[in-house]
Amino acid sequence: NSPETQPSVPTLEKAGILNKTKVCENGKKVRKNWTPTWTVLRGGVLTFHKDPKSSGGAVNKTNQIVPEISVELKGATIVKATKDKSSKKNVLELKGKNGVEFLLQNDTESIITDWHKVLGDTIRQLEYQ
Ligand code: I3S
Repeated sequence: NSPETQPSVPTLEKAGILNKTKVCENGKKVRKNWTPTWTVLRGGVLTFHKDPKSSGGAVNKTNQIVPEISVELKGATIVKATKDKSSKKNVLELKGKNGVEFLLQNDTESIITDWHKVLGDTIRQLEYQ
């Protein structure tokens, strides 16, 4: 394989609506605010987007939806949340590097299983870069 054919960033991509809440910022606990969020995995970064039709949604000059939050997955961890983290079922806990922590949830178990796998695979791939 020549260097040109080696992707420099993970190519795994996925998008969908997940219930999301931040639980920690800069290592400090914050109040939960569960919100259905358009969630996009691309190039080793997970981004959360507001619905562009809602008042908070922002669109840039090239008409791309501006992410509300970006989480760099290099150095992040993803695990199934323990019962004490939430009363909801099918919850993942994503911890980013700078003391940021999110819970991701969907009532359909397979949706969360798929996200767990793709996020875990991406994080592992990034360890070697
Ligand atoms: O971890 P907590 O504090 O039990 O989380 C619940 C609260 O954030 C609650 O909102 P209030 O801030 O109004 O108490 C939310 O409505 C619940 O959804 C949170 O718990 P779950 O178990 O759903 O993650």
